[in-house]
Amino acid sequence: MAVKTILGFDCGNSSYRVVLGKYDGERIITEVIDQIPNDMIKVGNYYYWDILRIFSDFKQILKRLVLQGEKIDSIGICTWGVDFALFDKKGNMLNNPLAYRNVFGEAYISKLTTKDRKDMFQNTGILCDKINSVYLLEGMKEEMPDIYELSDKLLMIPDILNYMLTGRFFNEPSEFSTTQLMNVKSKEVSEFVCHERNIKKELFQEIGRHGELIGVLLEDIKEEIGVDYDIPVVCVPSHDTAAAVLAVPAMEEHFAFISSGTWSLIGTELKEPILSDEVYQANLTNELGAFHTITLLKNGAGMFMIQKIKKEYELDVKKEVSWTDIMELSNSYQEEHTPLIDINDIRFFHPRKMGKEIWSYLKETKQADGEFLWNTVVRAVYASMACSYAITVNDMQNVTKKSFDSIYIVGGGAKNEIVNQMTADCTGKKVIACIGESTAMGNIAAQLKYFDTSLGVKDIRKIVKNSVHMKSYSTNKDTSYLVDCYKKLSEKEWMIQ
Ligand code: LFR
Repeated sequence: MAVKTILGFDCGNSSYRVVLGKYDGERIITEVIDQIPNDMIKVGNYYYWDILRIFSDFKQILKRLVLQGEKIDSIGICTWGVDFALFDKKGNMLNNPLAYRNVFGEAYISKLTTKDRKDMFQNTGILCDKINSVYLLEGMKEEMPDIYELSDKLLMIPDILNYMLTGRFFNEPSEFSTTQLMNVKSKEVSEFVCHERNIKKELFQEIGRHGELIGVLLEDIKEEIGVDYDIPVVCVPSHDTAAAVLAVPAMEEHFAFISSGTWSLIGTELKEPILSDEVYQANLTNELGAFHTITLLKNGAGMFMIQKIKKEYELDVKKEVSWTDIMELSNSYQEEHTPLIDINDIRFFHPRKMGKEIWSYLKETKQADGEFLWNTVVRAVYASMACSYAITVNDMQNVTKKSFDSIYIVGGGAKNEIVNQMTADCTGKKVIACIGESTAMGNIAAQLKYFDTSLGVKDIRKIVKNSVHMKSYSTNKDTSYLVDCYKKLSEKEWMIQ
C-alpha cells in the first residue's frame, strides 16, 4: 500500500507536540516535528489557556511541513480533559478556556450530598471530582453570569481546535465523558445531570464516533499553509488518556496501564462500565476510551508535582536543570528511611511552593526535621507515586476480579527509570515502559480506522505493538512494606495518636 502520512497533535498541560506518522501497512514510524512549552496563564483571579496561540502555532507547523514537501493525508487532535470554552449563537468564542486548576468548581461539589454523588456516579460512571467540567460550568454561571447567559454551545479544548480547523461544531465522545455530563449507558448528553445541575442541554453538540470524518481544513487555512488539496480532520479519541491507552501494546485482553504525564491515570480497559459500590468506594472512574471502550481508572497526581519542583529548584540554584539532574537528586538520597507523602492530598493540588509544602508535610508526619533538602522531597514524590500505583492496581484487581501479570506505562513519564523500577518493586509485577509519544501514537493509530473501516481495536494495537519501543523492569526487591506505610499515611493514621 502507499504510505500514509498522518499527523497527530498532542496538546498537554506542559507542552504541545506535533507528531508525524508514516504508516506502511505494517507499522507506524513517528517523528516529533515540534514541541512547544504550554502553561496556564493567570490573569486577575483566574487561570486560562491560550488557545489562540496553540492554534496559531499548530498552523505554523503545518505550513512548515507543507513547505518541506510533506503531503498530509489526515489530522487528529488530542488534549487533556475537562476544560472548555463557551460560544455564542454565531459561533464566536465567548471566553478564553479556563483551566481546571481554578478552584471555584470546588464550592459546587462540596454542596453535593452523598446521595447526589452516588446518583451522579450511577448515571455518568464518572466519579464526582472538583475538576469535572460540570462543576466549573456551575461556577461560571455564578462568577461569569453574562458569558453563561450568552452561551449557546460548549466545546471542549480539542473540539475547539477541530472547530477552528474545519468550522464544524462537534463534541468528541472520550473528551466529552470527562465533563461528567455524559450518560455512560446511552453515550449521549445526560438529561439527568443537566436537570440536576441546572445546565442548558442545548449547549451540547452532536457526539461523534471515532474514525469518522469531522471535516476538511477550511479554505482559508489551506491557503495560509499552502495546500490546494483537502486534508481530512478525523475524530480520534481526543482525550489524551483515551489515546494513550489505545497505544498500549498489550495483546492480552485484560491489562493494567499507567498513563503517566502531568497526571497519573492508573487503570484497565473494559467493554462495559462497572458501577458497583466497590468502584465508587475505591474512587475509580469509568471514562470513555477509544472506540467506545471504557477506561476504568484512578485519576491521581502525577508528574505535575515534580514539574513544579523542577521549576522551583531552578529558581533556587539559579540555572536550568535537566530531568536527569532531578533523577540524580533522587538517587543522592542515601538515608535508609524512604520519605512518603500522600500525593493525592488536596494540599498538593496547587500549592504556591510545592517543595516547601512537601517538606512541611514530611515534618508534620515526623519523617523529616531540620533544614529543607531537595533530594528528600524528590525521593518522597517518586516513592509515593510508586506506592499509590501499587494500591490502585490492587484495587483494580479487586473490582474487576482479574489479575494482571504486567503493568504497561505509557506517556512521557514512562521515561522515568526510577519510578518504573520502584513500581515493579512495590507491586511485585513486571513493568513494561512504552517509550515514545503514546498519546500521539494512539491518535495516529486511531486515524487508520478512517482509511480502513474494517480495523478493530485489536488490529490497531497489533500495529502499535509493531511500532513502539518497550523496556521491561522486574521486581528487584520487595518493598510492599512501603505500600503499607503509604496506605496508613493516606488514611491519615499518623494523626491518630
Ligand atoms: C491527563 C488528563 C486527565 C484529566 C486531566 C485534566 O492529561 O487528561 O485524564 O483528568 O488531564 O484534564
